[in-house]
Amino acid sequence: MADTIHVLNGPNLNLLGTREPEIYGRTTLADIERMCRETAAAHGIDIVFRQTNFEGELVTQLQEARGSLGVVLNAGAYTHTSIALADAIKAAGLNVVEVHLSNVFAREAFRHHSFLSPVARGVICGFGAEGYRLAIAALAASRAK
Ligand code: CA2
Repeated sequence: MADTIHVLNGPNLNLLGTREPEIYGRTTLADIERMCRETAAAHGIDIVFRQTNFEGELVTQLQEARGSLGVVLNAGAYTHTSIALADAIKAAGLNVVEVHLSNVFAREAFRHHSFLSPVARGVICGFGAEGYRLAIAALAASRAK
């Protein structure tokens, strides 16, 4: 359990690689899952990889990550709207790395605010799928030696 990282993906991320490649690239969510599993395995860490389009389901998935090494969370548009997700992160005492494929600060103003950043351990954005790898490496480095 302590050597498990949960990689949680929010709404519309199942469409990756099929639409808006100019923003999100051509990498699919299945490609990202493979990358995450490879990176985690190199650190001796197990991965739980999930995607949902439902806010409440993400709350449940965050609650289920309790006791893990940490969570890599791309909550998609819920990042900018969801107090429920912020409360879930805080309540479960999770070590969360908030990840975004795109540089949200170079996009529309409504993407500049995150309800999750104040309760996250750190934030990575703008590096595409590589951000997930960086987040896993950061959580692996935070492991008690
Ligand atoms: O850059 C990111 O990773 C985002 O979390 C992606 C969200 C967006 O609402 C956030 O502001 C930034 C949107 C995910 C939608 O993914 C799509 C993928 C392919 C086609 C259409 C949407």
